[in-house]
Amino acid sequence: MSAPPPDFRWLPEALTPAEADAALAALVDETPWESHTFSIFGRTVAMPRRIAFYGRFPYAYSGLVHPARPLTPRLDALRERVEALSGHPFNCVLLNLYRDGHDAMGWHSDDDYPHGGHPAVASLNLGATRRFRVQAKRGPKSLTARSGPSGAPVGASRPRREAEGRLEVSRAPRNAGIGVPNGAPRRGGSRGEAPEPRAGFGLDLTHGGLLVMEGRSQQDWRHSVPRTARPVGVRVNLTFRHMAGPNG
Ligand SMILES: O=C(O)CCC(=O)C(=O)O
Repeated sequence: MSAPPPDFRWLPEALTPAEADAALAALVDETPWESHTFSIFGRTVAMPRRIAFYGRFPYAYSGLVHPARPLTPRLDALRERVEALSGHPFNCVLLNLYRDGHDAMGWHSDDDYPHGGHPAVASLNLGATRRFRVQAKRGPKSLTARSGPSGAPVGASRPRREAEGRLEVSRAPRNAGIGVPNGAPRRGGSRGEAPEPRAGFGLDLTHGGLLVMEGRSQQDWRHSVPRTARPVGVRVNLTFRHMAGPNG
């Protein structure tokens, strides 16, 4: 697959270059960036990026609970802009600071919070260009086999973390097939069945661009921002989400 599937919409000029430059400089400077550690396979590891969360409700993310905190006027203005461009409502934002090519985001999907019927996530990109990778969670046959009468995969309505959690190790899961039209074939299918290919694609996220992930983007796909050996500068990414409170 060379173009993103329909549930991923890329708007390369969401902000003008001048707006994107100003937002990047201000956010790098004024955001109270947090460094965290997390446990994986019994080891404590530093999260390979810095983060900050703003929103109406607390967000349990990567084993931490981020308290509710009102959006700053700057973040609220960006939120309004992103709502208008994407056509989705948002009330919180997770900011990620990638200091250089060593900072990364492991494979995950953003389905680990109550969205109250608004699962769309809009990802605003500022600073260095980084590669965004996407991989189908299942092969096409599995999707069909698991579909209920409405065509929605069985169990799809239940928000679920990936089985492996928000892996912070930036390597593709086996059979990632990213950048390969139909994905790499999976070896050793059960009962001697032919291996199922998994779809994937990669997209360069550039300064001022907005990636809107809507529809089934979080249910059917996982994504990551891998480390890179290329010399790259600072990048700030803002993922706007809609979180529901205790009453939906
Ligand atoms: O930095 C990015 O482009 C990805 C961010 C992301 O996946 C997330 O915040 O969940």
